[in-house]
Amino acid sequence: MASFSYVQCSLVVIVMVCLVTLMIPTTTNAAALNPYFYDRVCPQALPVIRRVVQKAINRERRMGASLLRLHFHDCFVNGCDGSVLLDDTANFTGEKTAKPNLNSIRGFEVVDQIKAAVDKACKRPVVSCADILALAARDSVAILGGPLFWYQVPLGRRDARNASQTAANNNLPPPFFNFTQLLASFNNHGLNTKDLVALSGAHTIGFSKCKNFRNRIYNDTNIDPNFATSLRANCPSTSGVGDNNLAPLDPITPSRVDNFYYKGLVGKKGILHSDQELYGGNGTSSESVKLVELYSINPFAFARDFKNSMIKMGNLSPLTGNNGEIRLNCRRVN
Ligand code: HEM
Ligand SMILES: *[C@@H]1O[C@H](CO)[C@@H](O)[C@H](O)[C@H]1NC(C)=O
Ligand SMILES: *[C@@H]1O[C@H](CO)[C@@H](O)[C@H](O)[C@H]1NC(C)=O
Ligand SMILES: *[C@@H]1O[C@H](CO)[C@@H](O)[C@H](O)[C@H]1NC(C)=O
Ligand SMILES: *[C@@H]1O[C@H](CO)[C@@H](O)[C@H](O)[C@H]1NC(C)=O
Ligand SMILES: CC(=O)N[C@H]1CO[C@H](CO)[C@@H](O)[C@@H]1O
Repeated sequence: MASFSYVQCSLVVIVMVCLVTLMIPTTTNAAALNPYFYDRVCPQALPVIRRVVQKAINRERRMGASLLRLHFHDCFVNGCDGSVLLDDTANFTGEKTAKPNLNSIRGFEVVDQIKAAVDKACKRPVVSCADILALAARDSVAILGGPLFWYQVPLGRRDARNASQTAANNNLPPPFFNFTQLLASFNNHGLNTKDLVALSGAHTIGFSKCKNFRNRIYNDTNIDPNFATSLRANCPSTSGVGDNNLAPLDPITPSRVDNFYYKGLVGKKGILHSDQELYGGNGTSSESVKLVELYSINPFAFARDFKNSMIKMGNLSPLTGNNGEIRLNCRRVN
């Protein structure tokens, strides 16, 4: 009897400790972000941003993909602080010329248009460039995927006053990484296997250059042979020839946000080596395989996990409070 109540008492303590632990935010800065940040200071901000993103996607559907990728490349390099948008200065060489970014990331003119429109609507510069990237990524996903892919974006990020080409080279995973390396890169950013698999689903839209999948379509073994053959037509084996020729990352539904990217992986039709590493690579974990299979048959599970992981990625080391600034021009520090 006495030992029974002792057990009961311990349980109460354990439950209380768990509750308190749950209440402590994992990243202290992230707690400062909230979806209502601009509601009072500029209620027009979010609708104005969405309108400009919609116009840009109407002009060119690929722009949705390019804007989504900008947010990823911002967040993985010193956190979501708008650093990817900074041009080089005498004080630093920025991220735009880093290997994964050079002649590859796009959408800067659209970001400029958003910034001009939102500053005009708010009558002063209150919305950060880092938040613009987070919102433009969400809007792109919701416009190309429908309401299932809409989520509330935690806001209140401020903009960095510096940028680092070296950090961009070291932090953005290249397409030749194997599963172990991809997971290590995500782990280094506080993200887990589920985040890696769900966020790679961003490759449900957009394009890759031949030079980024040439080795895969000529040398990889875990690729559908007919798929490889069809891609070779527009991507010659000779290095330097046709380097910039494009192929869609999701060959089944290239401009819709949906779960068909994962159906492609199950059919060994991942276009990047890194994509296929999530399913059927040498070091691929069983958790990754199970998630790819789940997402390939269940669009709701994919949408749920993708949105959660986007919010998690968006929480990477934001500048808040008195840190950073609200840039007047997203390409330059004030
Ligand atoms: C898991 C590691 C990842 C690797 C190795 C990777 C690599 C790549 C590569 C090589 C391209 C093609 C670039 C080009 O040829 O110019 C690309 C495109 C793209 N990536 Fe990723 N990526 C990864 C994760 C992500 C994540 C997490 C997101 C967003 C949440 C993302 C979003 C995109 C989008 C949307 C495109 C198409 C961009 C466009 O068409 O302009 N990627 N990625
Ligand atoms: C470089 O940094 C110094 C000191 O922070 C600053 O005064 C100057 O304006 C910066 N130059 C440029 C081109 O950003
Ligand atoms: C295939 O792999 C070999 C050996 O690593 C390499 O020399 C060759 O360049 C690769 N081919 C392509 C088209 O990437
Ligand atoms: C796995 O490794 C073996 C031995 O190195 C190699 O022959 C095979 O092509 C690899 N498979 C995949 C899917 O990468
Ligand atoms: C992944 O790549 C790293 C670095 O090249 C290598 O050491 C490791 O053996 C590879 N893992 C697998 C499972 O192929
Ligand atoms: C690369 C670099 O120096 N990054 C720094 C930029 O500034 C922020 C603070 O504003 C630092 O936290 C980064 O480390």
